[in-house]
Amino acid sequence: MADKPVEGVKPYGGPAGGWGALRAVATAVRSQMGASTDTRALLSMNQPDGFDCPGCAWPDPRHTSSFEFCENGAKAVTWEATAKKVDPEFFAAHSVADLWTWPDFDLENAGRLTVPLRYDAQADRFVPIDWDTAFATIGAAMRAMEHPDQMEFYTSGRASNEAAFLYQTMAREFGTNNFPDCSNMCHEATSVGLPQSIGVGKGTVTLEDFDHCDAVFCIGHNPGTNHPRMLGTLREVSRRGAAIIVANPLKERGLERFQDPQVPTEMATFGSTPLASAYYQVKVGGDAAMVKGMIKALLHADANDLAHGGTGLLDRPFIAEHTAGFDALKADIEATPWVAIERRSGLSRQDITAMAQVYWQAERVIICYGMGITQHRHGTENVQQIANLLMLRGNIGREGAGICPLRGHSNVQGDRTVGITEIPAESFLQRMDTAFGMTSPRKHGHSAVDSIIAMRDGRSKGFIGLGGNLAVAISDPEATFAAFRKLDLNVQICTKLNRTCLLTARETVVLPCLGRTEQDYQDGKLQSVTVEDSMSMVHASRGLLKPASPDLRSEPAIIAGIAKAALPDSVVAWDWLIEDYDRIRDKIEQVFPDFYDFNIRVLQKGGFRLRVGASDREWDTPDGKAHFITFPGTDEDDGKSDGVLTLTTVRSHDQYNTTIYGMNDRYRGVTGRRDVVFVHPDDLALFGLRHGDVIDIVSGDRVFAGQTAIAYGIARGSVAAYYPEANRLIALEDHDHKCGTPSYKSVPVTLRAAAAPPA
Ligand SMILES: Nc1nc2c(c(=O)[nH]1)N[C@H]1C(S)=C(S)[C@@H](COP(=O)(O)OP(=O)(O)OC[C@H]3O[C@@H](n4cnc5c(=O)[nH]c(N)nc54)[C@H](O)[C@@H]3O)O[C@H]1N2
Ligand SMILES: Nc1nc2c(c(=O)[nH]1)N[C@H]1C(S)=C(S)[C@@H](COP(=O)(O)OP(=O)(O)OC[C@H]3O[C@@H](n4cnc5c(=O)[nH]c(N)nc54)[C@H](O)[C@@H]3O)O[C@H]1N2
Ligand SMILES: [Mo]
Repeated sequence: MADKPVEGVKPYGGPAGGWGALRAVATAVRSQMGASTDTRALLSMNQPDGFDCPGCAWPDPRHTSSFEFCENGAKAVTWEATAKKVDPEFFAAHSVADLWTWPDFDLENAGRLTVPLRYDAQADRFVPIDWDTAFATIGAAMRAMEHPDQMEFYTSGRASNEAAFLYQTMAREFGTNNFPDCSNMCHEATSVGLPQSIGVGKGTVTLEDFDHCDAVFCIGHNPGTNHPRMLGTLREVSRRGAAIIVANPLKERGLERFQDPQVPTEMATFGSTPLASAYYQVKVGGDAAMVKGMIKALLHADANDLAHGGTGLLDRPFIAEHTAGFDALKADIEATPWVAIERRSGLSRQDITAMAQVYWQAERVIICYGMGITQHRHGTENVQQIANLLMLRGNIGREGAGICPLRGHSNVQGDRTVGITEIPAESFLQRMDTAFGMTSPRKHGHSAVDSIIAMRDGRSKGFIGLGGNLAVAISDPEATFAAFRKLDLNVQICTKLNRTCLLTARETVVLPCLGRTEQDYQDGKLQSVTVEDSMSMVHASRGLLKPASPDLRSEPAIIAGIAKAALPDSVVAWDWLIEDYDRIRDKIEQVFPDFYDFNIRVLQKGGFRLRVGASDREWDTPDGKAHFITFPGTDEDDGKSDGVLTLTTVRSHDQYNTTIYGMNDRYRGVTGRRDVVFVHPDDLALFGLRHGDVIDIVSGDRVFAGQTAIAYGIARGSVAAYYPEANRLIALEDHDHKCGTPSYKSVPVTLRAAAAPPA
């Protein structure tokens, strides 16, 4: 395929995992932790008394058992537990203008933040301040707002349940529901789409269900990189002989073959286990068409079966007893022609029918999906089509079957559960008001995109980031950076320096916090926090390393400090609450009855599972039924991609969202660089380009210049580049209008030879 050698680009022939993974961990430990530091952390990850891995949200039976190896979990831990530090001398040496020119990798790689900082505009430098001054400064700026809705309270999904709960309490007492959060950019399509379908915005399966399923469909997610511990689960599924069907525009090695570093025989013999039993390279943005095609094939086969005296392929008792909307779905599917399905999905009717056949021949099916489904203009509808497909054969709410959204951040689901939402339910606000004796605001607030637009338009003037790096994570950096720079107040609570900290406002404060791996002492007692994984399991997490600096504070303590300064007449006993996190958990239980006996149940090995109604076929919808929801047509992209290519943005193997651990993307065969774009060879030819050419990616009047084209095994009509660099191609207005998620994975583009050769 490749007609000339390209620097740093060489197809990768091995399986996922294996010796490459072990080598990568050794490198991460060496480059971040050094010889002297404490590598105990790696071994206590996900152990009964240890901390929850700050990587992904894949569940962990091993909170009850032995060590589970995960290359990218190890990278997340070494990145946090690094020996490198940025101290006051660092900031004296580097102006903000200087730091702004540093790549994102270098900013975080400089090390852990050690002291609270305040921006001094005259010197163009961050200078250390003490905590009390920091809180007083922030409190004064918050109180100076003309209206509480001028503040934006952002949350990234690493925050524990305890921190997130206190944070939303503070913001609601302050008087706003402005809760932009990382979920708005991630699984919002799930949070908005699934409740309409099945009454809950979460997955319905547990890890045990994977032991009983007959087929797993993996649509639009890349577990080898983003949920590596899932490969162990898929390995077991494969070895049991159950089918694994993949739909992904890119051939991802982590879905093809896995060499388990924990199986000595596999390692010693260089053996591996095949994962996908069939791999379909659906077009970027072609999933709604593909899933509707599967439903069409299923309905067709069902009718055939009935005509030949069979009992049909649908679960008719389930449909009759539990659902509404079947006739409308059937009518919509009948009205959707195969030509449209084939054109949009890039798959043939034959292929789609083969996928559907695996689906209807399996008694119990799990469908897993990730960002490939959610980050589109119609991500919400995509999710609902998956729910439709499952419901047609009663594949929800029974053993071995269900829907499995692969969540992102390790506690993004928990943050939502404990109240981080811009569209709160009235019943929840009433319980908040009763628990605290306050009056929460009722007006709905801003999501992530809304918050940036409000800042851009001058309606919002203050921002607090509880973790994360929103300015880099969201679309349209140019508009976003300008919006941040107009603020009166920018507060970043974080572990490491990132670009959002450098977007200085009239008042800018950076507050360094403890990470998951570190000991959190309050009132002389070691505290633990709790998190909820992708499968609604809540468990405790307790750090064991000495904090990176004696001046760090925990997220709950920082929130309490801000709250007391901003709300001098607060009705909340902030100091009392943070003295003992059991007290925060008691409050959570008071507001959310599903957390009954929270402090007792969290002591159980492995924690406890929160109620998910749909798992028991209890549908928490207005009419108590699950709903088939139609999506007329097949165009996820509202015609924007007609006649052009569709670009998707993906994570490399060496990154955690905006955190870049290194410049390699091992399984995709890229080393030492990120300035590449993956294109089908025929599409390159169509634009008169060749493998290795330096090109510009163009979307409307936006240009992402100077990228090297790689001829790659990607679906025709589809192009992939790395997140976050490609965010410059996406306007703030380009988002799913039902759930607000930017259409990070359906950007209409054309390609051209680079205007000028790079210097
Ligand atoms: N190591 C590591 N772990 C992580 C993260 C990380 O950055 N690094 N991020 C965390 C977070 S916040 C999240 S949300 C998850 C993300 O986990 P994923 O959902 O796996 O994330 P992405 O890298 O965005 O990749 C999605 C996959 O979808 C495919 N894809 C792209 N467009 C389409 C499409 O239109 N249709 C289909 N069917 N597939 C498509 C891509 O080829 C890719 O394989 O991982 C979490 N875990
Ligand atoms: N183009 C494109 N854009 C995307 C995506 C995409 O696929 N394509 N994916 C989207 C998704 S799924 C997500 S979730 C968002 C991610 O958006 P965010 O959650 O905002 O971003 P992160 O990169 O995870 O945040 C990294 C920062 O978090 C801070 N941090 C790390 N650990 C801690 C901690 O324990 N406590 C605190 N307080 N801070 C900590 C560090 O300072 C670090 O710099 O990006 C979205 N943006
Ligand atoms: Mo995410």
